[in-house]
Amino acid sequence: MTVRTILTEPNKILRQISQPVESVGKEEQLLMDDMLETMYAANGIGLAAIQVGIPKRIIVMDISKDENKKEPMYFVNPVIKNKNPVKSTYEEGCLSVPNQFAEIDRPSKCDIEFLDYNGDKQTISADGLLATCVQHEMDHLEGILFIDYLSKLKKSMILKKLSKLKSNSAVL
Ligand code: K1U
Ligand code: ZN
Repeated sequence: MTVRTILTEPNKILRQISQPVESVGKEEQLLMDDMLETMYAANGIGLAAIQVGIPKRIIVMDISKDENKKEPMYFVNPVIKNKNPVKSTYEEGCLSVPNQFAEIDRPSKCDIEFLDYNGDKQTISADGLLATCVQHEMDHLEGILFIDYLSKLKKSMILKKLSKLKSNSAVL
């Protein structure tokens, strides 16, 4: 398994719409293995394939609290159903928007239909951090980042900071 490079804002690739996977084969499983390794190495709880530059509708997540008890989850071609009209607020971060956090409102519960690691169809009901994280990751599949929900001013301040960091590290 390989730890891949996580793309960070500003980067046009992160704004691409990811394409459905035709079938879950060896190539997709290898990608999911690498994504999980990459996510763990970055101390994240979720990762979408586009964050490593692959525009496929694939997400990995692990929201388990116990570091010694990994509980990886794999979502291929996920579809959200039955979004609860009640919203919950969570302070979100993103590995593609390093060191920036903001409170975001999202439906508190939802159902997700998807294919698992073996290509089998599954449906789960999500609430709490699982619901927040899966909606955040599904936004990545549409080229949406959590900073898009912020005011124009807050978003542009964050983007300015990230651009500056990028140009400084390019000089080093
Ligand atoms: O880049 C990503 O999409 C992963 C992102 C997922 C996420 C975190 C918090 C709310 C919604 C979605 C992260 O894992 S950022 C890392 C992080 O800040 C974090 C890690 C553990 C618990 C909570 C946040
Ligand atoms: Zn993210």
